[in-house]
Amino acid sequence: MLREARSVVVLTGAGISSESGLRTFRGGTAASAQDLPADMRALWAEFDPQTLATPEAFEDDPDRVSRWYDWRRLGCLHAQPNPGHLALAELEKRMTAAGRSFTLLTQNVDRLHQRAGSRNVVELHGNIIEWRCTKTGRMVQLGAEPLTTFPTPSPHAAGALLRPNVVWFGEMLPEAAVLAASRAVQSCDLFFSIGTSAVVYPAAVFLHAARQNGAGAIEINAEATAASKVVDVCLRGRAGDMLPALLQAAIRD
Ligand code: BV8
Repeated sequence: MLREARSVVVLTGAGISSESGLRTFRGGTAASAQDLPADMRALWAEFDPQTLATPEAFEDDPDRVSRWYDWRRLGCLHAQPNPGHLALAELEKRMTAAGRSFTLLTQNVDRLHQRAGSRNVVELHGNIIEWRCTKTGRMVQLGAEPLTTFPTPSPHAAGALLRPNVVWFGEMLPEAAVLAASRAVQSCDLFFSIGTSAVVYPAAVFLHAARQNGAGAIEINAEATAASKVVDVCLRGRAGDMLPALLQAAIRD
């Protein structure tokens, strides 16, 4: 299927970053709590995306939410792209060189795809590396050091706070991202769902749209998901093993 494909769209989720040591949101390979800094252990134990990753949670307790996101931000900066990320970057390079199209849609906010060398990346849920002023919307590039003041005052507007540039539950996805994703799905003939439980909307819609447009569909995931009954092929396993092997098998030099 990959050899014949002229236009590939890949959707990735937290699963592709779990081999880089970043925790997934549901099930899968959630890392043990032992390796967490003590003050984060409780936060992580009670962590539920829907209760911390919402505008209401930030409104209600900006200190707690900012701490949690800054801790995750540093985790992402210290994490390294894994063979799954690197194989997708190589696949894009080879397909583009062969005049074929490749679009990577990610629900992840860790920017590991970009650090692995992926170019055409659509961040459906924003990213945790940039933070923005809640008053002016202007971005702030943070360093590799932990933030020290919580909640974090914005340098752009007195009295305003900084927030991570992620899409929280109940927030709209960036319009440009949705447009780019819809356009890529319209014309793709092969869609991959990789490392995602396919339960978060509207990101989970793109697989169905691709299928409706007659694209073939392949899932690479450690366990069965909501996407498993929609795709043509289920490759059950770790993305870090499967993707390099798929690249090897499918793309002749
Ligand atoms: C919106 C950024 C319009 C923040 C995230 C009821 C029904 C349907 C929908 C809804 C509903 N109630 C509310 C909604 C809408 C809601 C939604 O979909 N909720 C779900 C949970 C039911 N969606 C929204 O709110 C979206 N906005 O709808 O706007 C609107 C406006 C106003 C009012 C209403 C609606 C916004 C969604 C974006 C939320 N932000 N992230 C942050 O990171 O903190 S979502 C978050 O979940 C991450 O982005 C994450 O990527 C994403 C999805 O999770 P997955 O990536 O799939 O990760 P998960 O852990 O679930 O799965 C990992 C998989 O990998 C597992 O299957 C595991 O087995 C596998 N795996 C593990 N290791 C490996 C592996 N596979 C391969 N190899 C491995 N090594």
